Amino acid sequence: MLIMDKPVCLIDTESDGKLFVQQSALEILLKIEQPVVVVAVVGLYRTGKSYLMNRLAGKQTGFALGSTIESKTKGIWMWCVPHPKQKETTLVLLDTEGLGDVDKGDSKHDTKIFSLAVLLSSTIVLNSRGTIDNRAIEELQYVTELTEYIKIKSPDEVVDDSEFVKFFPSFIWAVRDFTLQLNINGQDTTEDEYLEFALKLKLGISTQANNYNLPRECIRKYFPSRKCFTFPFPTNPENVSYLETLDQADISKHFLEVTDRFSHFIFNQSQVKHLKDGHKVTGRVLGHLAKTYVETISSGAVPCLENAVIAMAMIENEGALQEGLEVYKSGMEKLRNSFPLELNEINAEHQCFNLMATQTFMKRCFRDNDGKYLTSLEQP
Ligand SMILES: Nc1nc2c(ncn2[C@@H]2O[C@H](COP(=O)(O)OP(=O)(O)OP(=O)(O)O)[C@@H](O)[C@H]2O)c(=O)[nH]1
Ligand SMILES: [Mg+2]
Repeated sequence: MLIMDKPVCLIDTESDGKLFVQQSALEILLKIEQPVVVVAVVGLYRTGKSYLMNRLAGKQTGFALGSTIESKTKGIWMWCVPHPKQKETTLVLLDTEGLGDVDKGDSKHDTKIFSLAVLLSSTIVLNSRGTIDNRAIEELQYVTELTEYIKIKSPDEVVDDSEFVKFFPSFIWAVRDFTLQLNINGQDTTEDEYLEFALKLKLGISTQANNYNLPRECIRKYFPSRKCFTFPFPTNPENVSYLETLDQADISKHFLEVTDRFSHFIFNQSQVKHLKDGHKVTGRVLGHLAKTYVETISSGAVPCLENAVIAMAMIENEGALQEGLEVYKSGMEKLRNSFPLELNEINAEHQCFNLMATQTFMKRCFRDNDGKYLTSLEQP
């Protein structure tokens, strides 16, 4: 099992603002054959996202935090760790660049980061500070733009919006520095009820009601599986900038309790990432997926889930074919060392290696519907 003692940058920005995948990070992913649960955190800059991801990794430090007002994380950073609850599974944590930093030149940059987080993750954590008020929801304009930035089928084909939900990650809203009582109209409420209350639609068709409803409708529509955690202040205000080095005893018990609940929820409920056709995503496929999506976005095109499956199937089937051929070849190579043999012995061995090659191929291949790759394995 691969050990990453610290996160690395997966998606970076060139000086002209174009996104690209860091080769060294890609190589780490390409070596991971296990299925991956991918948790990405997104939200406004300087809201404690990196700190929360470190907690999820069970570490005090890791993703770099910033203690000034300047935004810290750039691009998308990745940390692959053994899944604490699921055997033979890798947990991939993606920490993203804070949204809404006025210093950034490219106004579309944030939407690209947000779309990539949605495309690559199986659980997305939206992080915000304070309360889930109208401002917090309006800042989520990225959600309303998602369908312009992600297509399901080829760009010209019209698909019902509701199709998106099947392939989107499950959604967790993490509210930080939450100081209110969980109480609505005099009734105690749960964190989830609080989130649903905040997402309630206004009646009416006025522009005002429309503007109010649009981001809420988008969140409700694209993310039907929703969960909310409200975190209190982690420590005294004067200590907040030194969270990483603070003694555990100086961190609020209530904060640790919510962090534990949050982590347990993710470890127990977050699903392995799947492609649109249901194929389980391994680290290797996630690497190819990141590269494909980033290249598409950088070229100015809109990533398309269906095309991604086709691209992944081609890459994986080609790999499966080579693996299969290798099994057959090395088997027959060994056989040659035991020559001379009877023809029927050679025949039997040949059939046995053939079968092994097919099994190796079948383990990795997907969507070889017309049997094209299987045929080229059988008749190389
Ligand atoms: N008040 C408060 N501060 C926090 C919390 N979590 C982390 N911080 C502090 O807030 C500052 C920013 O934390 P980061 O985790 O770097 O925030 P970020 O959202 O990753 O920031 P960007 O990468 O710039 O978008 C650091 O000084 C942290 O110690 C929290 O729950 N509440
Ligand atoms: Mg950060």
